[in-house]
Amino acid sequence: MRIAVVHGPNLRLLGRREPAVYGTETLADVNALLSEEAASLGVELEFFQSNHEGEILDFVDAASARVEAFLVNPGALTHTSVALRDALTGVARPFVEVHLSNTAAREPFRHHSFLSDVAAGVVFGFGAQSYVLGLRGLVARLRKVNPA
Ligand code: CA2
Repeated sequence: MRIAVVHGPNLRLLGRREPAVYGTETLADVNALLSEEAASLGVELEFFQSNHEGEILDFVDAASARVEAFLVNPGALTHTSVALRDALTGVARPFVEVHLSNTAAREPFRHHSFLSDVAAGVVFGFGAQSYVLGLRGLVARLRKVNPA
């Protein structure tokens, strides 16, 4: 089972700015945590980060041919992008939306997500652990639908 992890705009800054909001782990640390979890779950991951919406849309389309699902932190695109919603629903692969911060406790413009209602699940507020919990939930769901 192969899953693509997508990090949206600015997430490459993780660990270098705003540690009070996003924690001290870098994006490489998050990916390493996920790789460890993936090994124990027996799944394969690939990672993608871009600051460009169109590149993310193209990645989702291309990766959908080789992955069964997506784990996505859309960054600010969460709150703006009908195009990302359309891309993810269009490829008909389940995805879990994750956020490092508790977006519900932040500015009102972060309270709405264009993705949550079409996601298989959403995890937010646990820092890097949001990704790990999201991956576990996603794999459990895939295994329930498609037992080995
Ligand atoms: O909490 C999250 O994971 C967010 O998706 C992060 C986005 C934000 O726009 C969402 O509302 C919530 C921001 C990603 C930018 O990441 C940075 C990391 C360190 C320093 C500056 C930005």
